[in-house]
Amino acid sequence: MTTQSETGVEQRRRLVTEIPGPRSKALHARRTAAVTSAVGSTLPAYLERAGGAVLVDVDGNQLIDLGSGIAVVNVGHAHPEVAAAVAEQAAALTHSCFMVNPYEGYVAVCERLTQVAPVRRTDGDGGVKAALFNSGAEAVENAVKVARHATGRDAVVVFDHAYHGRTNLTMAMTAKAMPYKRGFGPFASEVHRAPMSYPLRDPEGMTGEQAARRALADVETQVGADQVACVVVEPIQGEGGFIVPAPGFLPELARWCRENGALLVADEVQTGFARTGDLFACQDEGVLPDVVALAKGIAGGLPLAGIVGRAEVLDAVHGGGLGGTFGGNPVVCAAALAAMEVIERDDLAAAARRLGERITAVLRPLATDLPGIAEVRGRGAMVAIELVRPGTLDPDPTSAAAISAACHAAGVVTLVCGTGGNVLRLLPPLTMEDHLLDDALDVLSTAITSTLTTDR
Ligand code: PLZ
Repeated sequence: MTTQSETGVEQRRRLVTEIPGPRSKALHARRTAAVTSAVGSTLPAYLERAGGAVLVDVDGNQLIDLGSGIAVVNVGHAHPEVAAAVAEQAAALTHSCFMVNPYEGYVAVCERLTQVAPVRRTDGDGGVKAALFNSGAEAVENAVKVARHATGRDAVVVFDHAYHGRTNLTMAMTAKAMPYKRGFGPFASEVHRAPMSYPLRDPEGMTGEQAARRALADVETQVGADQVACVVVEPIQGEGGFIVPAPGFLPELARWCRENGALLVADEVQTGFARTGDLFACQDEGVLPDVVALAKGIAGGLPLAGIVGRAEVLDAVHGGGLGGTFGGNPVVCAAALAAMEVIERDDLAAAARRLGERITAVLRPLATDLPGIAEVRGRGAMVAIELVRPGTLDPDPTSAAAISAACHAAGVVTLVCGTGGNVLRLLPPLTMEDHLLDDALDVLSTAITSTLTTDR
């Protein structure tokens, strides 16, 4: 586990100014003049450093991080082993482009990914292979490229509330117009949206299998099963609101894909690398996708992404058909090898389960007491609270924003998600110490209770 001595950052919340403080405000003024307003920030407290689960801003405030840079620093900020691997690699070979002169790190990361990622194998296949890219969107986009090439089909099936990225193809695959899509069309064609399994909002008692049949019946009617290259699904939806499909949903999608010659692509960009209490979220129900898209937690804070799939699927693409200048750069590969080592050696999947139990033990009683909380859900250290207007299922984004703002003012970084902007989500670094989590949960509970019990 990360301690103060390892990262140099004391694992404690400490406020010395208001949030954001004067130095952050000065930087924000500079930013406003130079950085386009099209790029936003959740909390404009400008950071100087971070270690473990604590962020230190330019005014000297120490904030507890419940977001992990959107599920990236699962091993904690500036993990000493990741930082050392990066420094050593940067001094030895920073860049060559794997497509020009290759190097061992890229190969080693792919070897590791093919060993650990849940991928369906078939009799007589040539094993599992991988390729590396820079971002989650690029990984998803390449998974679709591979699926289209391997099947010779065009259609891509995605779900309500899905988030897959901000490139043209992945925007088309993402469900939410604002802020991701509006004004950015026309979008890529042959992307078809189907209803997701969303137990809170589905008809009472609907099973995962029934929810999958509902989605697939739409696909069969509107697209045709024999036209589908791939079904792309987040095993637990991230930006869409930490929506956990009912058990049986993912297995039924997998079965349908196998039966109809379509590929199942799991977008594990947000759920991967121990976040949900398994190394990958698909493992919870033993689902084996044909291709897995990975990013975020893969490299302990450095930008790396990848796809993993059966060799016969990935190798269907012509030589030179996939790539990019920076994909799997030597420095990010060194970081990934260090981060993956930490995740497995320190059993961060078990740590995620423990964090999740501690979080839900505090939040579930609040949900019982407060009618504004429709549900506390998630798995492992990926936990969310969905806020609604009491007595209805109407989203309550105002309360989500108010609770989040109260946490920020008190030095706890929380994030909001959900198609309706009404879901508070917790994604702590998996190495977070108990006393720090307890402090953050105290702040959060107070913010929730005072917001939801005040007349608005
Ligand atoms: N697939 C499941 O969660 C990224 C988006 C933040 P990139 N989620 C955070 C924002 O507002 O841009 C994500 C994801 C899933 C794909 C992506 C895309 O990953 O690395 O942001 O491209």
